[in-house]
Amino acid sequence: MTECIFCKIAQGEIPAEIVYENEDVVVFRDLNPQAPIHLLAIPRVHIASMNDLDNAHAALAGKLLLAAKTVAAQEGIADSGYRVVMNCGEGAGQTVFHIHLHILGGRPFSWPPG
Ligand code: DGP
Repeated sequence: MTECIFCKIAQGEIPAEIVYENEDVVVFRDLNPQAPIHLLAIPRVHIASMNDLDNAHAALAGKLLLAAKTVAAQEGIADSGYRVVMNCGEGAGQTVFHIHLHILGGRPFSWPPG
């Protein structure tokens, strides 16, 4: 998608602090962090939201989770604990319609989330 900001980050067309990437997934720091560590893991391909995932994306969805695990260790939050969140739809707070996992850590988190 030419007008998608996360596609542009994945393609290196706009800057982001990328902390990890492989052929399928890019992870970068959130512009508006909600915790000392706040990363976003995205697929390189454009998928608007969780609602657009299908069976063809099963391996890719797993790769997003594995990337989250990798960067949690890399950022030193694997043992202290971290939260992985995917907002789906405006009602859940999704503002960028390119599917992404939030990886948050470095502070305590309460439950239920707000
Ligand atoms: P969500 O609300 O779940 O769609 O999360 C979108 C997140 O994306 C939000 O926490 C802010 C972040 N974000 C939006 N635009 C940019 C950007 O241009 N660069 C970076 N690094 N993060 C962005």
